[in-house]
Amino acid sequence: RTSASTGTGLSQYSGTVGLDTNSLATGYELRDMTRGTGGTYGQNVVTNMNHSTSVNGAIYTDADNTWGDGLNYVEGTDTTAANGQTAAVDAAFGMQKTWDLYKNVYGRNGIDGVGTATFSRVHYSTSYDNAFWSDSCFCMTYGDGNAFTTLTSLDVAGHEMSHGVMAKTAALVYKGESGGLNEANSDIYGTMVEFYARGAGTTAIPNYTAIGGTIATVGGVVPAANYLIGEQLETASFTHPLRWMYKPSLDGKSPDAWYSTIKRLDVHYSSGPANHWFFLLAHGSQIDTFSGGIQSPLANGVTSITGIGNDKAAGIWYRALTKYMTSSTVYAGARTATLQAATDLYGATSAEYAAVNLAWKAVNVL
Ligand code: ASN
Ligand code: ZN
Repeated sequence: RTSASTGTGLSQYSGTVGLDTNSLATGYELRDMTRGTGGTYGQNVVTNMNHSTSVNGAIYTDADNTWGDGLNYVEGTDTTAANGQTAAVDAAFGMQKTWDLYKNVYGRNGIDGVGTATFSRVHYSTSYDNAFWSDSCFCMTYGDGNAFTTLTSLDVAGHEMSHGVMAKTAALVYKGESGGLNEANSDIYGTMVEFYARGAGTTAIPNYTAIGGTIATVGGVVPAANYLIGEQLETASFTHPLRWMYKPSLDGKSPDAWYSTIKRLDVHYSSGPANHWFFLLAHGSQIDTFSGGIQSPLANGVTSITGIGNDKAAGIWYRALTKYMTSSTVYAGARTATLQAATDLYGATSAEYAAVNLAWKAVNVL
């Protein structure tokens, strides 16, 4: 009486998307029959918290398998069912693409590696300006936003789901330097999901206009897949991305390079050098659209870095994360873990190994 089905989602952040859904005797539900088993619901689903902070709520259903209206949900003024579904569309799409990235690129079967199903909860609380992963529910939760638009952008979904992967791998403690590396891990894979789903071209983000000056003045075009985090969440009261991997200090709080007391910073700022390292390793130090048209700062007299590409860079990070990092790894340990991973994959005399080393030098991890 139920069977895997393919629906259509009018997403807020990724255009019109295909959604793996479930056909019921009558209508459809937002249950992905093609990825994951077990867990709370048996498959990956999306539920409507309907402004609760404690109850998962019902799994989304729909009569015609066309979901959402592509528009931001605004507390109190949006009352149509289709508009309420839009957050669920982006959450489902993000869950599917992140699952597929790990499966198809890294050979990882889901968050825990053995395919246990997860779920996403939307419309958490009221005007809630955040999203989060929780180990206890093994699920992701999204607020509707106030200063931000609904927090279900693809990079944020990839970021949150990657906290789940982190907990099942190195489990880097969420404070001090290890916490910064934990956050960087989520930003790296949030970015990789964008590239995986949208491709590496310079086509601008669909339906996206940079509201504030920051992106528009430094970058001009913002490619659909980029090294910014949360750029699609901008509103008139929050006019810039959450984080810039090519120059983390653009947020006014994150350092571009490591220094000895960085562990005192909030983990969303101490992630800066690792995010910057990833950008330099993957993309290189040249000034272009992906660097926002500005020079990425380089420490220790490094003059330029030739990137090895996203896939190699993230593959090295993945091997380091899953084979060499532990819960207490700090920046120095991340350097040796990634150098070991590069040695395993490409050899100690490879260009890839040299680039890993040089990128760490450029962010002052020596
Ligand atoms: N959205 C935030 C994050 O995933 C929530 C938190 O502070 N943990 O980093
Ligand atoms: Zn995070």
